[in-house]
Amino acid sequence: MAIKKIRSRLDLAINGAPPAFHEPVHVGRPNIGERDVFLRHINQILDNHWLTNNGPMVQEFERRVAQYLGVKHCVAMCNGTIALEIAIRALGLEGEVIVPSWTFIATAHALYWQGITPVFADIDPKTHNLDPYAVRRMLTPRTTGIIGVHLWGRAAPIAELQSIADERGIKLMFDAAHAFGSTYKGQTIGRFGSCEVLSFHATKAFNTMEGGAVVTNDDQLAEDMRLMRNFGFKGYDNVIHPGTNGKMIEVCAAMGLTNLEALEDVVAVNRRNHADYKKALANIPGMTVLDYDPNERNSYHYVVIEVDPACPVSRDQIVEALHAENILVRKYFWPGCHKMAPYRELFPNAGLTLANTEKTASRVIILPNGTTLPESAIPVISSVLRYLVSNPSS
Ligand code: T4K
Repeated sequence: MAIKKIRSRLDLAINGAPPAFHEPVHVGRPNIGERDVFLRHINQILDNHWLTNNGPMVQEFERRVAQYLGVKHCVAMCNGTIALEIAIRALGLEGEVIVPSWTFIATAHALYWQGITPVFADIDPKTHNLDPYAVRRMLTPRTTGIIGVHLWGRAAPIAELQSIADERGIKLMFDAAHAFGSTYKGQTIGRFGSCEVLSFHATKAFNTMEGGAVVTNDDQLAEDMRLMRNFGFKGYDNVIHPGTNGKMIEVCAAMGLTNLEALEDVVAVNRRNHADYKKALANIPGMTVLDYDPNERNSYHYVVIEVDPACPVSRDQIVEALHAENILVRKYFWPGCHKMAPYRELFPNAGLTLANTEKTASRVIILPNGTTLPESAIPVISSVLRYLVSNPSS
């Protein structure tokens, strides 16, 4: 379907006003809390003359996050990827580690970057999270760990993965980049496995501009990671550990403290938007909005739709048409890590055991959400989607 053709037909559908939005409506537009609160924190930083290196704002942020999640330790870092790398190293993972391919590439790269082989296991197509049976199939004598990902903020099958790890005597940790404040069986994410890794990137429901953290109840692990994020220094002149620079800066912690106060409001808006999308997109042939368990907490940040073969228009045609309307949807995490460098060359046959991943990757579209979404966005986006599906190209 040519874009031009779609545009002209869409113009008819939305009263001849091209494009649907004059300003782009993005997936990933940051939620930002009260400006005055942020500026007050910034003034405090400037007055303190303390900008980085475990300053008071970072320490306060760590205390507040640990308290919010109900965990003993929050080790704040400069971003989620470095936090993953440090957690992986602190846990002593090596050889092979099982991960989903259906995740952001950082999950796999954090292993590969350290000479560890990511082994991709398939997902449950209903939840988009690791399928424990698929994980079992990928175990080898070289497997030292599993990294579960709580994709879209929905908890991975934690109990089943923990059983596998316990049976095999291997480590289990979680990439909780999407799951700040989410729950599993009513308990807040952050306490499961050996540790859980958060991302506070600008595009997340809760952000510190750039930032991340490892949260854990393990005292020794937390201590090791604190050393590792600061070159291994204990005191001024004493390096007792190999390390890197993974520190969060004060300005990022200030943003975090500001946004923590706004989080409940962000989640309420997201949740309402998700419900509105669901209602507006009901009964479109071949299109479903991914549901979250109403009994668990989730930030509802990711509005995920799946376009299956029953839909008269393909996923890629829909994405192309929406982009032409300034609706900047995303295909996270197409095509799957196993089809990206260097993994596609290293494991050219990985797809043979990743049927659900490949099917899901070909179907998913992420719709815009968050506190910056214009009021008209959901009705307009939904009518564009309905129009596309009821007017497939000839
Ligand atoms: N594990 C998982 C499962 C993850 O999803 C991620 C990150 C990580 C680990 C690693 O954590 P970090 O090291 O990133 O802390 C984004 C983010 O960069 C990345 O954090 C995130 N996942 C991933 C899902 O998405 P892109 O490639 O989508 O970013 P970009 O620049 O295209 O931005 C998306 C949209 O947001 C744009 O259309 C514009 C808008 N935007 C973006 C920024 C940064 C704004 O309006 N304002 C902004 O400041 O990767």
